[in-house]
Amino acid sequence: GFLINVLKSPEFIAGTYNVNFIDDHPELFNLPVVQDRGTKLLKYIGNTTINGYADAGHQDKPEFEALELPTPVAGPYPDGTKQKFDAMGPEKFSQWIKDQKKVFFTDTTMRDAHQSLFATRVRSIDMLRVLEAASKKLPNLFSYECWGGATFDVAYRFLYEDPWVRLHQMRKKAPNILLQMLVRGANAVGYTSYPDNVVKNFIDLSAKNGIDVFRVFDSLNSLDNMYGTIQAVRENNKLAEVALCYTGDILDPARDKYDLKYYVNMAKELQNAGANIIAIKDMAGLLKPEAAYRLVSALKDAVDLPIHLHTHDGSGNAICTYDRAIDAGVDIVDVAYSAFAGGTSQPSMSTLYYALSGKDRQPDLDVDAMEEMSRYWATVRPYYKGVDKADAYPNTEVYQHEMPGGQFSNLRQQAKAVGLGDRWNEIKKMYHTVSMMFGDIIKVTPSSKVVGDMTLFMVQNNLTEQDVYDKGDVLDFPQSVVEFFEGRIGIPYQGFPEKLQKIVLKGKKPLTERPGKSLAPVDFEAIRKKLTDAGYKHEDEDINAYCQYPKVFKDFNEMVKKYGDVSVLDTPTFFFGMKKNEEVHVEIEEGKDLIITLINISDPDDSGVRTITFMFNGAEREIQVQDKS
Ligand code: 3PY
Ligand code: ZN
Repeated sequence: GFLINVLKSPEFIAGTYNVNFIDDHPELFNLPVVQDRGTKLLKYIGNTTINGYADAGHQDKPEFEALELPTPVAGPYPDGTKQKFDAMGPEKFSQWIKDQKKVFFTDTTMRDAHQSLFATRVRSIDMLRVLEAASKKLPNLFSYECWGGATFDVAYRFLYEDPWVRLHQMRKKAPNILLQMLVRGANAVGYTSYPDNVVKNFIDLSAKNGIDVFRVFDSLNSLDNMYGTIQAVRENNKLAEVALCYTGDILDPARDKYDLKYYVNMAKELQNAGANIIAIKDMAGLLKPEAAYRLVSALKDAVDLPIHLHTHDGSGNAICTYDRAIDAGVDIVDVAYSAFAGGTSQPSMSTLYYALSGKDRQPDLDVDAMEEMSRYWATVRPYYKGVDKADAYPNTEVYQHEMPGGQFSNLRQQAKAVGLGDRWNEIKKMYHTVSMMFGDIIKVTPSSKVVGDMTLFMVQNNLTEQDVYDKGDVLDFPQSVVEFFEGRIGIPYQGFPEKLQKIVLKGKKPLTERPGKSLAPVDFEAIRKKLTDAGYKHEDEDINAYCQYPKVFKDFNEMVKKYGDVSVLDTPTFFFGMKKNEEVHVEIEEGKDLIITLINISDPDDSGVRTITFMFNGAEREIQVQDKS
């Protein structure tokens, strides 16, 4: 192939070929590889142009405004929390955090913000493009919450990206700021319990690939389910930030299952279990300002660790909540750049910054840099319009239905999909009824999914609470509900409601211990062989991904076989393909650019195949695409 490459080279054709040509152009040796990658990308672009993203049907590519990029910063990265942590280790570092007068901000833009606003769809390229500038301009951030939660499977499933590669690249672009992830305890980044060796291996690999802070939680606040994860984090000498999931209302004497004492006791247990930081994980945004003041004050008294508060802004009260928590001495709070803030997401970083004006705990951060970053994200946000279902106004109903930020818009979409769109008000009410039927259960992934499934089941079948008790023996409950009552995601605080458990299980015996205890360890090498034989990725990270998401991982690998690495495409092209006569630039590797122009789309032939003509780095290329419309 080399000779042909040389013959096709524009310089050769132009006659400027000289004896040093080969030495000057070592890239030509790689041309077959570039050509092959290019062909696969053209196939992806061609198919998306004709059949739409994920074959959902052609959509005209909208006109987007140009990205408003932050001005680059030359020179080295200023030291940040990462250097402090690496020098001090977990214990000294968490003491150092506690000793700081000013409150710290964690930026959730790259994880929870888009998980809560746009179904987790933000692609790596949109994050990586500005991560260096942000890290140089805002080196006093505590961390980037940028990995884990739903980003892991969504990357494979919907973006055809490898989340491990994303993490690796983030680490390179943000060497000075702690990288933080969300891990669901024994459920790792999945929706059910995994064998202990899978969870341990997942933590080891996440640490190895760049995670410093692990926010560990369990959807039932079961320490039993989190203990192994905490130990694994500590063995890697990383920061175990262990969460108490906040539900109910400590200001309401009628909601006494989860009162102040409950949270204080739990925090003490977490400290004893090896936590370096205590997180208050207010996943639905239920923590009212005065409750925040009381809770943070009580936790500061009860434990000797920094407190990191996480909330969502559905009610519109989050800034008030943070302000009171900061008065009570909270050490770190979660915020996002304005363009990705508010509503089901975190509150805005610059809004909180200004809210703290005149207070001695206002952090040392450049608010102009925040504005610059927000302007960038504001130009990215329209790319994701198709999944951007955020309400433009506060919604205080969250205090009644208690749905987590990430679930609210999702469940509404799900309801529409099963034809219940017009019964949304009923669904919100039923969600609360189901929570109470399940014993005032904590709702966060995956327990929130169980409550959501039961809710839709009851509304769809026009069942009241009483109907479930009266005719439950003939009802075919959703699988997630059956598994929940079997104890497959653990045992809730104060146990299961026994009457309902009997009805759902129909004679089956529930687990009496944490689910991980009865799961056999996975044989990683057997999986490696299977993946290798199938021609799939088969590094340790891939094996772990397969353990958690076998089908998603396989489908991802089939996509890669067909289309290569599509993460290099800009987002409009990824979702909409190309327009006629449009030119796009694709950096397939640092310094290696492809220039692609779409020249022509033929009419379909008798079997519905269209021929798309591209200019690909100056040469004409044709791709055949089956038109599925
Ligand atoms: C997740 O588990 O992904 C969450 O964000 C829970 O709040
Ligand atoms: Zn959250």
